[in-house]
Amino acid sequence: MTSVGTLWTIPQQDYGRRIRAIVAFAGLSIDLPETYVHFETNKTPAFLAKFPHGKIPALETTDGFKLFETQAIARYIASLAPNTTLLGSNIKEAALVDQWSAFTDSELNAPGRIIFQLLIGAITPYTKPVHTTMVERLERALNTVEKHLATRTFLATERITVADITLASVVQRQCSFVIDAPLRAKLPNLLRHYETIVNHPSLKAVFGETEFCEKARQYTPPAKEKKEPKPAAKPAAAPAPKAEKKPKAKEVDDEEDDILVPEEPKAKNPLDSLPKSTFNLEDWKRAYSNKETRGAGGALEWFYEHFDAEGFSAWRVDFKYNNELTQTFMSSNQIGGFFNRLEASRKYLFGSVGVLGQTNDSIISGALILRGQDVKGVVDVAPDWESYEYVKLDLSNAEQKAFFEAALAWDLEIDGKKWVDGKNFK
Ligand SMILES: N[C@@H](CCC(=O)N[C@@H](CS)C(=O)NCC(=O)O)C(=O)O
Repeated sequence: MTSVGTLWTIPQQDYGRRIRAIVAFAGLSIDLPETYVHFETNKTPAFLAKFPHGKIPALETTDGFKLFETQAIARYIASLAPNTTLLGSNIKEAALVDQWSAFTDSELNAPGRIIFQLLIGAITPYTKPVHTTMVERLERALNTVEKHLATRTFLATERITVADITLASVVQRQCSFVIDAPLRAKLPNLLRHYETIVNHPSLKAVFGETEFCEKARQYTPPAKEKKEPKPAAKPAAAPAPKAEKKPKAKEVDDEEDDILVPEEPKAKNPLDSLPKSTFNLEDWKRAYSNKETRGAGGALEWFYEHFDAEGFSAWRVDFKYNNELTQTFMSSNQIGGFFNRLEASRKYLFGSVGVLGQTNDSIISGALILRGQDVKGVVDVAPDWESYEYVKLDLSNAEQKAFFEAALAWDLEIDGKKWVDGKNFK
C-alpha cells in the first residue's frame, strides 16, 4: 500500500483521528512522524515554512503538496480513494457531504471546543453565561442531527461518507466531557449512528475505546492559597468544635468569598463515626508543609512515628487515561482540578500526585493518605474519581514503601519517566 504522504498529528488529536479514519476507510496508508512534539515542532521555522499557521493536522504528500485544515485534508484524501463513495456519487450528494461536515464542525465542534477550553481554564475568566450558551448551541445541533438520523442510517447518502466520519470523531471527543449520560439518553439515533461508524471493521482500530462520561464536566475554580495558621493561633489539642450555626444566605467568609449560597445541612459522614484515631491528619499536613520530606527530623520520619494503620490507609493513585495527556502543564492543571473537586473530603484526605514524563508521553501518579480503609467513601465526592485507579499500599513492603515516599518527596520515577510537576492536597 503506497503512502499518501506524511500527516503531522498526535495520537490523541481528534482532528487527526478523523483523517486517519478516512485514510483507513479509503484503504490507503499515511506516515505519522514519530518525532513530532506538539507546541515545539509546530513552532519551528521548518514547520512554519511549510504550514504558516503552525497548527496540526498538516499534510505533505509524497509529491510535496502541502495542505492544512482538517476538512480540506479529509476531502483531499477521500478523493484519492479508488471506488469509495466517501464524497458522494454526484454533485448534489457531494454538496450534502460538505453540508453535514461543515455543520458538524461549526455547530457542534466549535461550541464543544469553547466549552472544553472554559473548563480547563484555557479561556479566562470562566464565564458561566458563555458556558451555558455554548451548551445550548451544542444541544440544538445535536437535536437537529438526532431528528435527521431518525429516518436515515447515514448523514448524507446511503453509504458512509466523510460527513459520518467527521461526526463520529467529534461525538467521540464530546462524549468524554459534555455529552453525558442524561443527554445521550435523549439521542438514541445519534448514538446508534456513532456505534455504527466506530465499530465499522475498517474504522474500529482508529477509533479505539470511547470514554463515556456519566456527568458533564463542570468548571472548578483553581484552589486559592490557604494561609497556614500560625502555630500559636491554633490550639494543638481539641480544636474548637465547628459552630453549628449555618451561614446565612449571602454571608461570606474571607477565604470563600465566592460561595454565595448557604450549604445544605450535611448528613453525618460515616467516616466521622470510625473509632477515634491517634493519627491527626491536620498535624500531619502541617508536618509535611513545614519539614523537609526525607531525612532525619523530616516529614516521613514524623509520619512513621505517628501513623495509625487502622484508622488511616495509604493508597497509590494512577490516572487511567494517560494516553490522552498532552502537555505536562495541562496534566498538572488536571490534578489541580481533581483536587479541587475533592474539597468536601479535606478533613479525611492528604494527597501528593504528580505528572511524570514529558509532553505527549506522560503519566499521572501519586499517593494518598486517607481516613479509614476504603478509598471510595473519601474520593467519590469528586465526580471524576473513577478516572483514577486506586491500590492500597502496604507500607511494610519495601517496594510499596519506596513508592509512597517518592510520591511524597516528589522524586518518583516510573519506567524512566521522571517527576516534572506535582500538587498536594492538604
Ligand atoms: N482549524 C484547524 C484547527 C486545528 C487546531 O486547532 N489544531 C491545534 C491542535 S488541536 C493546534 O495545532 N494548535 C497549535 C497551536 O495553537 O499552536 C483545523 O481544522 O485543522
